[in-house]
Amino acid sequence: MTEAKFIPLTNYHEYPLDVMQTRARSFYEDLRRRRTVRDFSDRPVPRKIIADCIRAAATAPNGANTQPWHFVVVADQVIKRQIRMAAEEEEREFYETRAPEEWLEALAPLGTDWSKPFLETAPYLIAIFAESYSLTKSGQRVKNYYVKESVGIATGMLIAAVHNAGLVSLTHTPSPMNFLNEILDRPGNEKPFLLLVVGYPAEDATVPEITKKPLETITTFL
Ligand code: IYR
Repeated sequence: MTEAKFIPLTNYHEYPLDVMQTRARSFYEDLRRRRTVRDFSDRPVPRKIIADCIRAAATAPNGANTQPWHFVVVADQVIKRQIRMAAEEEEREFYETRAPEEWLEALAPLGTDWSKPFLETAPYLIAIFAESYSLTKSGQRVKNYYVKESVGIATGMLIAAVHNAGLVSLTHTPSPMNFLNEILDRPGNEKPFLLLVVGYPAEDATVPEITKKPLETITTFL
């Protein structure tokens, strides 16, 4: 049993209440500018920026600090093409056959379809994998906890970090996406969680005119 060892909480900052209010508001104002974008520019983005965004994501709270995630950053044009081909095959099947009418109706306001050119245009595809269990150096399985919650939180933080850096992203979830294990050569304990497309928006990018639910409808203060 590894014993807990405690250190002082030296990095915490308490702000005066007026500063706290300004910070809370300005963080919200900044995050609400974020839009999911599907029209990407092919302008390059330095890899260091993506690395720092992933460092930020990996600070996420997670089950028993097992950090059950792996990020594969794809910039290689050949691999991006392979991912596009495999994703479009699944998506075509989804939109043309598998998706129930009700689901297609829910997606209609977003204007999505099976065609995913951005998977080749955008400078980076970040494939996020969730480790259902980890393996020690000797190959023993180690259980991970709250894997989906942990990876979901890290992904949210990654999306915020990318936005904060001044880039845009798209959360892409081709289903099923097991093809990512094969193309990216990831082991069986890693399940593909989400494909985050990252880059600059195309100059003529458009986004669907949709709104967020107001606070009163999503929150109960007791
Ligand atoms: N994976 C498909 C369909 C799709 C599903 C949901 I739920 C969305 O919010 C958006 C799209 C696609 O990426 O087109």
